Parts: sequence; structure tokens; C-alpha cells
Amino acid sequence: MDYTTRPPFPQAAGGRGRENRAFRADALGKGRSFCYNTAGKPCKEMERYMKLGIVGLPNVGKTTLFNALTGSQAETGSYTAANARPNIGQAKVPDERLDWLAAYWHPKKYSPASIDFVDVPGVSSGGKGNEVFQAIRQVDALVQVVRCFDNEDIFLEPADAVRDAESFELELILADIEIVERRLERAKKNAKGGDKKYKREAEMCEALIAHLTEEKPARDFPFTDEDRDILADGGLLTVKPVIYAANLDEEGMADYANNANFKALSDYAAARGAAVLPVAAKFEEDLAELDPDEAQMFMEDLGLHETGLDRLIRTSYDLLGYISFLTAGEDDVHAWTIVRGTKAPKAAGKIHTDIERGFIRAEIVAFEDLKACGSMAAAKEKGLFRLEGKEYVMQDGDVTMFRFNV
Ligand SMILES: Nc1nc2c(ncn2[C@@H]2O[C@H](COP(=O)(O)OP(=O)(O)OP(=O)(O)O)[C@@H](O)[C@H]2O)c(=O)[nH]1
Ligand SMILES: [Mg+2]
Repeated sequence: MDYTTRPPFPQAAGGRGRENRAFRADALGKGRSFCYNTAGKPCKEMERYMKLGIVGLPNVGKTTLFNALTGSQAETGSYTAANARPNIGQAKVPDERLDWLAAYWHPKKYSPASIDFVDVPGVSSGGKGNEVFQAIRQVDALVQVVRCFDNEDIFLEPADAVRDAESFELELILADIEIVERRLERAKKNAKGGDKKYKREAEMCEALIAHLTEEKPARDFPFTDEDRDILADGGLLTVKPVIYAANLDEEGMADYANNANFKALSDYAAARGAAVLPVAAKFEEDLAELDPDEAQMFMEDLGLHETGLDRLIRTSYDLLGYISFLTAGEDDVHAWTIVRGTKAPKAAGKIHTDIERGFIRAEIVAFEDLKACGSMAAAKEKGLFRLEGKEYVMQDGDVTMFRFNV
């Protein structure tokens, strides 16, 4: 039985640039339904990938960054009907361990983890963002693009990263107020029947609105576990973790650590426990057009060793506490994304619910051990394969075979 729950990707090792583009052509064209069902929700039976929303003020380079990350060619520049809609795309997570396993197994399928990106139009209209933000209510984290470049054709004023970051955060807060107000209205109506649950919900909503009205993000609100459950499906934006993407031009990128806007934004981010990442969206978009060797050369000229995609993936995996475990064989070499701390049966459930239900044990070798031994047989001989039970907490890079019985 083939337990891969997602249709195959175009195959290639490496996982960036050109092949992402090839994939996207599918994702945005007729094949779009293969990521999302008609209601726009991820299909339940499909593998759940990390999903990031790209947000920010207008014209700061969100779509440019989206293109660079996903190898897409979505329209950038001034407002048109085309860029008033969200762009949805994917990028594969480059993983050298998976490349090694693929070289070992020569599998029929190569299945790196993916990240879903949703790029929404800019918002700066004083609380009119809710419609735009609809597309990112269910993302795991926000990548807030902040302008750290000057472009006199588009902006009259020079970049001021902290002012912009603050002003965009206010848009998110205003959007959340609107959501919680709707929630409050509903809870009040329902509470009329005397149901305590709704009365409690109404009180919490009122307190949360007061908190948001002070321009504080919902993540700083002292939620009880019960509150959290109540709001779990609400899709509040200001509870989501944020990665600030400081968008620099080539010159700024070459010496970003000394760029005044980058420095100010880093301090701002650090004060809120958020991550900040220097990117050169325009430069990277141009790089994505080149073949990988050429792109590497241009990157090294700028002193960059990794693409923005690589760095963003690493940052967001760390931020969200994601790790990967790996499955490998002649059919498929596959990286699965799980939250750190996930136990073996639940991890098995990522592959198929049957394997979770019928879980017996997991046979595991750490990737580094396998690589050091050079082959499965050698690793077995050395006793590096472990049999783990239901309580085993999966580790990053575990090469895993599940034994199950249904
Ligand atoms: N100089 C310079 N221009 C950039 C950079 N990034 C983006 N641009 C330009 O800024 C303009 C807007 O870029 P987009 O990527 O469309 O911006 P956006 O944030 O998606 O804009 P909206 O979706 O309309 O809010 C384009 O003309 C880009 O070429 C950059 O790093 N440097
Ligand atoms: Mg855009």
C-alpha cells in the first residue's frame, strides 16, 4: 500500500529555484485544487505542511519575496486586479539528509517537506484589512516584510523600518478587534439563554477588546487554557508568531549588520521576542531566474552563503519548534514535518492514521549514525537501529520504519 497521502511532486534533488517554479505552475493553475479543497481549506487527509503568511504595508516587496521563495512569477508593482488577490505557492525544504538517502536508495519518489506561502496585498487603510487577511487566518506564522530600501519611484519618504512595523501591527490589531467584536456579539446573544459558557466567553472577549484597544497584540493577553480553546478556531492574527523580513536592496544587504533600519528593526523585534531576517527580495527574485551555479556565484559576491529561502526556513522551523523525521526506501524518500516533542505514534499518524492506530513500534536510526556507517546493513550490524515504543519522543533526523498492525 502506498501511504503517501499527497500526489507526487516533480522530482529532483536539491529543492529550490527552478523546480519550485515548475511545481508552482501546477499549484496556481488547474492543479490548485490539489492543495486545497473547494472551500479553500487544506484537505484533512493531506500531509500538513507549515504555512506562512507574507504580510506588510503596500509596495514593500511582499510579492517580490513570494516570487523569490516559491520561484513564482506573480505580478509585482503597483496595484492591479491581479495583485489584489492572494498568491498561494509552495517551496520545498532543502534537506541534505534527504539527498543522501535518495542517493542511497534511488527511490521512485523524492518527497521533501514543503512550506505553503500565502502572499496577501498590502494593507495600510486604517482598519480595512479584514477581507485581505481572510486568506491568512489559518497560517502558522506571519512573515512581515518591512521596507529597508529606498525607491524614489514608489516612495516619497525614506525607509523607516520601526515606524512601518508599528503601523502595520496596528492594522493587524484593528483586524483582530473586528473579529473579537463579532465573537462578542454572538456570545452575548447565546448567553441570553443563561448558558455560563457563553457568559464567560463574552467576558473574555470584552477584556480582550480592551487589551487590543490599547494597541497591544493578543499574544500578550493573559489567556487561560480555557480562553485559548474558545478562541482556537478564531484565527486571531496578533497571537501568531512573527518573523520580520527586513527587505534591503543589494547594497544594504552587503553590509546589513550596519544598516540603520535593519539595526533598529532588530532591536524592535528583540524587544518582542520575535525573529528578524535580512532579505534582498528583488535581488533574490532575480537569482531565482538563474541556474543554480550562476546564482551561487552572485550570492557569494554579496557574501551570502544561503538563499533567503534557506534562512527563512531555518528561522521559521526554529521559531515554531518544527523538526523533520525521515522515511526511506525504494519507493519513496520522504521528510515529514512534526512539532518537537511529538511521540512516535502521533508521528506515524502523519503518514497514515492506520499506522497510528495500529502502531506497534518504530525502528529508528539517527541519520548521522546511518551516514557515518555508510549503509543500513552496517548500521544494523553496529546495533545503531533502535526499537522504540509508544512513549518515544521523535528526534530531528530520525530515519524511521514503523511497525503496525491493523
Ligand atoms: N529598490 C528596490 N525595489 C524593490 C525591492 N523589493 C521590491 N521592490 C520593488 O517595489 C515594487 C513593489 O514590489 P511588490 O513585491 O509588488 O510589493 P508588494 O509588497 O507585494 O506590494 P502590494 O502587494 O501592492 O502591497 C516593485 O516595483 C518591486 O520591484 C527592493 O528590495 N529594492
Ligand atoms: Mg503584492
